[in-house]
Amino acid sequence: MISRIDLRGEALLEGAALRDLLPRADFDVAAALDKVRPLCEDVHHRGNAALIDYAEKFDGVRLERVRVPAEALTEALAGLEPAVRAALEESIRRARLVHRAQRRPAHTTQVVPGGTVTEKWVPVDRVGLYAPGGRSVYPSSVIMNAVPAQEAGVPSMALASPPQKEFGGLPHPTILAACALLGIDEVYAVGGAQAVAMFAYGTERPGEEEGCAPADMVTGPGNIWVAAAKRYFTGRIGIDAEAGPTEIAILADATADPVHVAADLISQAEHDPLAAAVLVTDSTELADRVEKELVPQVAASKHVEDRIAPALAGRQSAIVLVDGIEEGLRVVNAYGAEHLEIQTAEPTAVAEKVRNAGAVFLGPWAPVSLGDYCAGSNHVLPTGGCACHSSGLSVQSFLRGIHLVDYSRDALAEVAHHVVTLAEAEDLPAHGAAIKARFGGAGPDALGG
Ligand code: HSO
Ligand code: ZN
Repeated sequence: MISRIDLRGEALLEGAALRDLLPRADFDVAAALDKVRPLCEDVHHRGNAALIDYAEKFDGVRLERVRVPAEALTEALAGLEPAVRAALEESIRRARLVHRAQRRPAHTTQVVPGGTVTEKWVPVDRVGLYAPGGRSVYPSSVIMNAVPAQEAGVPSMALASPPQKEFGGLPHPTILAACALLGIDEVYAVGGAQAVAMFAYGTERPGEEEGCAPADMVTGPGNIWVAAAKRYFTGRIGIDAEAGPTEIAILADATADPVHVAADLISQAEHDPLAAAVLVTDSTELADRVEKELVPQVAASKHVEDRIAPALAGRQSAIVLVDGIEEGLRVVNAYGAEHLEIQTAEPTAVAEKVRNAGAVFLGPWAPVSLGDYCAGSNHVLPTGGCACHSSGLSVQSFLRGIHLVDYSRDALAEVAHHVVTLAEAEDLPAHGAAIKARFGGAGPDALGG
């Protein structure tokens, strides 16, 4: 059901070589790029007409309008099961608490008397959120994308989600209800790469009422086509990440409960046949017990054939045996998992040594599913090893730091000779001249150099 990689007794490799021992699922965004390019350009040229044609082709429904009417949002909220509503509200409340604390005040540094640099944080003007349909209708992901943007102070936000045939061409009602709870009233029934193109280019046309204004940033999970469209537009717009299949790594010792470990591995395997579930342990006994425990738990699960079984059996999943927790830390740090659980005797001390992970879950009472919904932490996290250089979605993702440079005449005069010298060293005399012009054309000597 799940393969084993035995690294015991071996001189452990480092970094990339070690990372190669833990293969990841194929998620070839570059190959998908050629397919999405013409589609994105078609949306650029034909706007809503192209979106309507693609909805018919990919979602099997002919839309009369792309923009979701306000009544549909109200109705979806009214139809939401009360328990689901209460859970979504609690998820929003906790996410707000954590993300509100991420706001950053402006900060001024006095470099010299009369010379300051202030860094102020400004949210992007407009964000487009994408919420997938089909296999992954996740209102929780709407929350995880919208809350940090809202707490960052983004003034304009729209959401796109694929039209669903069984709901008369509207996006899934739980997605619409989540929008209503979050106060998002601009929603489009558009899916896949087309949605990213709609946000990147905008679809406003003179005389047409229902165009979408272009956004500065697009965030939200999606399939390989969404990831490819995000890559296509990188440089033109900001993106959160090219989210790949989800990953869970668990670093566990003999004290871990095999029932919990097996359940947590299955919980993320449930997302996708390409999802990765990796257990790193120094206990062969735990490894054996988890393997045994997987059998009944998988059998009792819902999405076995199409997702869980292929995910666990895939080359991206494994039980990795190591000599000790220190070696295990080297493995998980090289791997850089989206989610890392630490189920060891001293989880806090072990977590201090984690350098690469999207989010770390400590001890027996913090499973990844808590973080997926109700911990307050964000579940939009770097996958595919990107945790080695990137972080999960946060308020910071939607902010730009802008430096305000404020120097007095005296403060400029004091450093002018250095600026002129550096400009000359780089053969950019006009740079130096811009300084000299302020002091009667004086050269570096006269400027105190
Ligand atoms: N585990 C997924 C997020 C998610 N789980 C949504 C349930 N719903 C990636 O972090
Ligand atoms: Zn999940």
